Amino acid sequence: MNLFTALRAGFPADLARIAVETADTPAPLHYTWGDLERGSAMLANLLASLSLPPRSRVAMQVDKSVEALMLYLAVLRAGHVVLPLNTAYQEAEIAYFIGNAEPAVVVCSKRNFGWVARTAFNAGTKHVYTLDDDRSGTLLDRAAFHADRHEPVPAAPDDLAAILYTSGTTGRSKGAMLTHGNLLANAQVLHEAWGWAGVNRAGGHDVLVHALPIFHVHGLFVAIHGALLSGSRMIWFNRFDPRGVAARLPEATVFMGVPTLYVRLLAEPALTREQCARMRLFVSGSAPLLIETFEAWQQRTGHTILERYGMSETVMLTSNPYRPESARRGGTVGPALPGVGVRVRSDKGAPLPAGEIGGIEVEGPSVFAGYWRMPQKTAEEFTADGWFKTGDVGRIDADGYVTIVGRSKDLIISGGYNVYPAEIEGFINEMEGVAESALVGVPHPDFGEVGVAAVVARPGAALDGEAILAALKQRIANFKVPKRVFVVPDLPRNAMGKVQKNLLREQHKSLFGG
Ligand code: MCA
Ligand code: AMP
Repeated sequence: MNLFTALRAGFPADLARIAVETADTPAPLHYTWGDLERGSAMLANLLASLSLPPRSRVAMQVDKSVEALMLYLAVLRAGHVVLPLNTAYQEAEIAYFIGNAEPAVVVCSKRNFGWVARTAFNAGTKHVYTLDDDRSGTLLDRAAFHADRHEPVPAAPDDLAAILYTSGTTGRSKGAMLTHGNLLANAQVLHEAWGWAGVNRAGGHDVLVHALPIFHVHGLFVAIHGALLSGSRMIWFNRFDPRGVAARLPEATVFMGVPTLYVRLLAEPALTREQCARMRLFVSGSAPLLIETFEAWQQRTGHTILERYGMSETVMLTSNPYRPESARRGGTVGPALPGVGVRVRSDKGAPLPAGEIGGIEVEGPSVFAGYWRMPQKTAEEFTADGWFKTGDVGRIDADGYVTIVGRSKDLIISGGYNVYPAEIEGFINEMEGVAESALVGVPHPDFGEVGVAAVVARPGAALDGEAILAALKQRIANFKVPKRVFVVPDLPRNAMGKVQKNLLREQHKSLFGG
């Protein structure tokens, strides 16, 4: 079944009810369930009018808006494949994604139209539209001519629905291919596991405060699918603002965030226990939630954050229990979700007993179909018996709770965004006068972890850390830019000549008071 059809089955019978209310537009906007249905139908009809081959890629790099959500739904119902792109990505990054995915349609913001259109047309894309967060742009202008009824194109469970690019520890980003079946299976599991279904069956309604970006799994799939499948209203923030979010919690029942959002909310004096009185669920994920944050939240609001674990390649894998709340354990990501297999194995592939630390491997209905046009990479990431190697390191206790203790992949997670050192080092190493560089993650009170670079100059060259930072800001997404650059005489190496990143991490671990 087309994922859109399944989600639409969760819309309330009364389509005149409010589905989404914007919280940070100049004036609040109210979108009914009928608006979502008709708006996405018009956009789907626009896509259909382009006579594209089935499963064409539609790339979107647009600011968050309800119209962007409608575009996502339209791509699903038209039977195409959505390629959501972080708005922070710059030309070099976008050129790679477009060149690799070969989208038939690209939708971008007006301010980027010049370079995005040039990049897209060079890569053979025929259709480039604009969409801004004030309901303007050529996409909506064109869609206005189309009918507001549209029959979703049938989709088999194995048909592709989305490609999410995740960077690699070596080489370029890989496009994780998620199918209609992957996304629907996960949405249905979370619907039951997190009590969306129970609230609805009991005749109540959930209200989700949506304050995450919608170009990643957390904001796009976990949060939005949860709300749509249960016919729950969303209070919609185009940008996260702790004071604004705290002010809307009294009307809400569910909130989802990366740990940085919880840290920033805790710093907001307006966040009180009374304000959270109607809330039934706070979910955290995408990065480790510090036990201090978990406990501070409990004390301040009386609620226990439910931490869960997932990946772009797998959607959600494990979750602390919804009920009883007392079964949620800080510092763990909970047991495997129903239908998901999680195991821990040694470097050599030997199964490890409960409590022992090793590589986390997973299988289940939401595990992706492979990396876009990279069969070799796909094969490398799966075991001989078909389990996906997450690159995360952890243990499973005797009662099934999973604890993540580290990563075997060289990855920094900063404010919930992934930064792959190899990619950033590549950009730095290309700069004039640079011999080599190393990027490491160090603790940061707001972002959890941030990147810090050590750079070695070529003989005779003079380097300036500030100039390197300024040059990086011109080229790559802002969240990937290291927070500090140190010019050093050499990098620490072991006897084998390998850079000892652990020594660099140790050296800089207190830079931000960590
Ligand atoms: C912004 N900056 C960052 C980050 N965000 N630097 C490092 N890490 C970041 N995450 C930069 C800005 O460009 C700016 O740099 C400076 O830091 C301060 O920015 P600030 O105004 O504080 O940032 P913001 O615009 O308020 O954004 C912070 C944020 C945002 C709201 C925490 O990063 C965010 O929405 N993160 C959520 C990411 C997310 O949804 N992840 C889910 C991935 P300058 O001053 O130089 O301009 S899905 C996933 O991981 C899996 C599947 C899962 O399990 O969910
Ligand atoms: P992404 O590539 O953006 O899909 O990021 C997936 C990675 O985020 C996982 O492999 C983990 O390393 C990390 N992650 C997600 N949720 C958690 C969590 N609750 N605790 C620790 N790490 C997490």
